[in-house]
Amino acid sequence: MAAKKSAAKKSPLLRMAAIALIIAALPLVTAACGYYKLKFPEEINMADMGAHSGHARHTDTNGEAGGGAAAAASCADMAEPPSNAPVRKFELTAQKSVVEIGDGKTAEAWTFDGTTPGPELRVKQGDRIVVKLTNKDIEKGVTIHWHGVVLPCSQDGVAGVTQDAVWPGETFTYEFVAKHSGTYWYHSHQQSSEQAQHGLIGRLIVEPRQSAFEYDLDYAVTMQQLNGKHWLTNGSRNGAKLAAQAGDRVRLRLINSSSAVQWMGVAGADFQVISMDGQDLNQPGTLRKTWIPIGGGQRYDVLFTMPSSGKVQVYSKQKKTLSVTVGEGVEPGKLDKDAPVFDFTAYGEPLDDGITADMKFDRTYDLVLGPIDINGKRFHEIPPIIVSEGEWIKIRIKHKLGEEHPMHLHGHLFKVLTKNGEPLSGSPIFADSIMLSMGDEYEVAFKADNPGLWMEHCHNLEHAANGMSMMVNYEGVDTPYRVGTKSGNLPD
Ligand SMILES: [Cu+2]
Repeated sequence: MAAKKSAAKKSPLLRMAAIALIIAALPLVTAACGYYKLKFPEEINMADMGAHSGHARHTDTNGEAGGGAAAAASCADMAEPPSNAPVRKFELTAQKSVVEIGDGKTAEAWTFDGTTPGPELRVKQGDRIVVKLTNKDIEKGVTIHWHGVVLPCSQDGVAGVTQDAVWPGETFTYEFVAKHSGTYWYHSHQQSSEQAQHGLIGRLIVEPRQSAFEYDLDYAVTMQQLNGKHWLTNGSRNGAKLAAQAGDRVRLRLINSSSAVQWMGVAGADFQVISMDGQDLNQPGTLRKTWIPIGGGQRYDVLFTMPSSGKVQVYSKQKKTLSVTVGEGVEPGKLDKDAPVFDFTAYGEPLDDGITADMKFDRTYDLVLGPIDINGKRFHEIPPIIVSEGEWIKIRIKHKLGEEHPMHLHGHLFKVLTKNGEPLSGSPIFADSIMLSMGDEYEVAFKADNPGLWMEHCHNLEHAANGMSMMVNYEGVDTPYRVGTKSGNLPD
């Protein structure tokens, strides 16, 4: 297998040249767009925008998919059907607070229940999760989006698409069954760039009914950049400190809730990456002194055995304050800056699930990413990806210019098929996001099996706020909600 280079692996000189190019190009992009900051229009129906554009490059089409094109179904009616699933109830209050961030320092934050990240919600796979959200005093309105969770359209928490923003004094109750185990997180999807950065985030951990991996301890940590300045791990600028004894098997769930890519190193123990975006990998191999690049919104679970020396450290290459210390004992040595980079395209063992780049797809779409645009357009100007229930969809994403783009799809898991034209050679990778560095090209595929109106956007939320956000719309699905300045629903 030929060596696969990512832009991140290129020499520092190339990186600097790339960054210089981006900086040089930004004014051009700004001029081309007419304005840099995206202006929301007065009112848009995200269900019908661009519906007649016909921009799709269909490799073929199966014509009228079942369901009938005449009567539109509403996203608002697409709820979790009744079942006997065990019910887990939670309440979350969005409120302004002053939070302690370590070393006696405090910061003003927008929080769930007075802390950022908010309470960790931990459930079992198959549980029915009921969360009552109350907005106490966030004037701009809030929602909760359950990042990475496959759930019914009306529960996706996108202001102006799946619900109205919840204004101060109002409540909204979310209800969905946790079908897939894994590491997830939640955040407001009303002005998400601003609100996630101010602290409206939390963790959702869905424990497996039966784990493919054995471990004694199960921890989760959130990395965030509060108010654009404080780099915090589980709310602390001193990192997270977790207890463990020599010999313990530790599952550590790493969640990047910041917009920037975090390069995380594991020191003090060999480890496996057992899960990406909450989805288990098949027969993951043993890694040593390897950097893991985690894009905005992405989750990587690592598994290791505590060494007799007693301490394992996981830390960010760029931000000293983003670190996790597990156990007490001898300080492990640090990783070299140029240590190997984790390559998920050739990790673990393949499984034949029949989903390949050369299978038959009902529709194929091309997305070309610029610094803050998709196919040269931004937000509502970008024609949506149109799908019908039951179809197989392939998306080719090419990153032409700009910083890393962790592209995130709501409501579905996609399979990563190829990188730069080559099929993946290791474990199947199912994910809700794929991070592209400049020059990268990926093909991903998903089955359209969850009717609704779904966002597809960059999870560098500043990019999203500037327009790097589009829709995947099922034919015949409508919404009563509207995005725009008139309703105040501004999902980013
Ligand atoms: Cu981006």
